[in-house]
This record gives sequence, C-alpha cells and structure tokens, in this order.
Amino acid sequence: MSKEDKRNKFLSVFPKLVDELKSILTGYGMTADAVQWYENSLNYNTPGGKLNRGLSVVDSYAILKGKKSYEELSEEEYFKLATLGWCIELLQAYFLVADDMMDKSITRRGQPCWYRVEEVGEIAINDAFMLEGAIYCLLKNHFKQDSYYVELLELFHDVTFQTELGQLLDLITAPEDNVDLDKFSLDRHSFIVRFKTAYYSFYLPVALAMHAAGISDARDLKQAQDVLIPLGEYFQIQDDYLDCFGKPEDIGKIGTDIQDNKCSWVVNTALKLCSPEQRKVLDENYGRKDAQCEQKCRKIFEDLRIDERYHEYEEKIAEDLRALIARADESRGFKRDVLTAFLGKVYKRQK
Ligand code: GPP
Ligand code: MG
Ligand code: MG
Ligand code: MG
Repeated sequence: MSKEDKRNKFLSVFPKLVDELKSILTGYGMTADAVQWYENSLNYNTPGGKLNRGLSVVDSYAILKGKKSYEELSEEEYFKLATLGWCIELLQAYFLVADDMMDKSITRRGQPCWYRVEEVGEIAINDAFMLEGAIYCLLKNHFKQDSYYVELLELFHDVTFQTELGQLLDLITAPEDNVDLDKFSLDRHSFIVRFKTAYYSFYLPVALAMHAAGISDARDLKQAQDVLIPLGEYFQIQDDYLDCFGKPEDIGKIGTDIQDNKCSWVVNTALKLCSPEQRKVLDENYGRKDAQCEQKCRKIFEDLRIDERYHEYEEKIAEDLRALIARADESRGFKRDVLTAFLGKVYKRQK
C-alpha cells in the first residue's frame, strides 16, 4: 500500500470517532450548539498535520505482528490500532492548542491557531482539556475489555505528565522579557526536548503498539525506550537546525527560535564554541524581536560553522543509534525493524 493510501485509510477512521464522541455528548443531553462546537474543535485541531505519530502506531503493530502489509490486518484489528493512533493525534491536538496560547503563536498547520479564531478566544483552554478528554472516552469504548487497558491508561497519563514537565522547563528557560544565555546548556536542552517531544512522539506510539501486540515485557519496553528517547532528541535537534538553516518553502514555516529566545541546539552549540567577543554579540542580540539583531546572531552561527557541526552530529548519532538497534534482543518477540523504520523516517529529513 502506498504512503498516500495508508494516510487516506487512517484518515477515513477519524469521522467515525468524531460521531462516537458526539454521541457521548448527546447521551449527556448536551445541547446541539455544544455538540457542534466540539465537532468543530475536533475537526479543526486534530487531522491537519503529518499524522506521523498516529500512523506509526499502526506501522509498528504490523511489524511486531510480522505482517508484510496493512492488508493482512483484519478490518476490526486495523480499526482498533487506528483508534489508538488517533488517541496520540488527539494528545498532540491538546498540546498544540495550549502551546500556541502559551507561545502566542499566530498560525499552525497553515491556518490561524484555534484560540485566534473569532468567537473561540480563551474558550480554547477548555477545548484543549476536551481534546484530551476524548482520548479516555475512546480508550474506554474500545479497550476496556482488553487485558492491557490499564497499561494504556498509565502510558497516556505518564507520557502526558512527562510532556508537561518538558513544557514547564521550556517556558521557564526562555522568558520573553529576560534574555539570560547563562541559563542555557546542551544538557538542559537535552532534558527539555526529551521530555517535551521524545516521550509522546517516539516512545508512546511504539509502546502502545507493543501492548496491543502482546509484546510488552518490561525489558522490551525498556530497550525500545532506550533507542526512541535519543532518537526523539535527534528529531528535535533537526527541528532546531531547520528552524535556523532550513528553507521556509521546505519546512512550511518561518523560523522564529532566535527572536523567541529559544534554548535551541543551534545557540547552545554556538555558546560552547564562541569567543568572548562573539559571546558578547549573542548576549546583546539573541532573543530580541528585531530582524537586525537576528542577522547578527545568524552571522555568528555561520562564522562558527554550526551547519557543519550539525552534519557531524547527525552522522555520529545515526551511527550510535544503528549500533544500539543492532544490539536489541529479539528473543521475546520484539522486532528491531520497528526501531529501524523510525530511524529511516528521521535520518536526513529536510522538513
Ligand atoms: C510544542 O513545542 C510543544 C509541545 C508539543 C508540548 C506542549 C505541552 C503542553 C503540556 C501544552 P514548540 O512550542 O517548541 O513547537 P512549535 O514550534 O510547533 O510551537
Ligand atoms: Mg512551546
Ligand atoms: Mg509553540
Ligand atoms: Mg521548532
């Protein structure tokens, strides 16, 4: 099945889940305008992205079950796994609606952020909570009878909290009105991105698929996590690199990390390599909402050849991850290919 067909098949499940969620509201006697509001929020905030996380749940499950293609999954099996995939997409929708308010962002996935839509405003806070709530409604409807139901609940709860911890650190490390580069370090960066991105984007899809496939020995979950967390960190480092060095037409957004005072891999690498004079320029120009200040920072990143440092980092981490994957133990039914497939999706991506 082509990538496009896989995506369309996955997308075709979502309207059924929306109907199911609407009928929960109807069952509580909610009025038609409230049901309509929820439907609008679900449709505006959930399906518009790349869907990598959701699709990965189904892909990982198929690999773990030794299926060569989606066609070998029964309709019922596919629907259940796709539902789990949509639960991650709902988690992501919840995070992004809230994150865009905290970051005062303007657009998301090529449309205005939800809180900036006329008549939404701060109701978006409640809408974010209700996107999260949808996860637990769907899990209850589709997985309550399964032996691993509690594991799924625990996983969503733990990963949500870990992401919130990462978000806290992200926010207090980059205040808008107080630039202090002494707060930054590559260690702090690593900690932030592992918590804010890697757990929910990389570990969660695989861990969900492992529970659903019945390959969920604690040792196997741990070996998956030991690869997926550094892989998620590598993914976020690419995101930071592309924010500064990517072409807007490739990445679909205009980079803002320098002006936003972000604790990104790029500035942290520069801080490690710069001379006292260059440090002074960064202190005076990083995190300022001013195009000329941004240009001065960019010049230093060029002089320090941060792009070359990035390519070195990329080769090194890909090699380390390949070695780590090669050592994974398959004796209890875990499949290295789940991890190889993820690395393949990330390695040298341009967008
Ligand atoms: C997006 O990071 C943040 C998250 C996905 C986690 C949000 C967590 C919450 C608990 C709300 P970002 O702000 O660096 O990314 P983007 O540039 O896409 O806004
Ligand atoms: Mg943010
Ligand atoms: Mg943001
Ligand atoms: Mg970014």
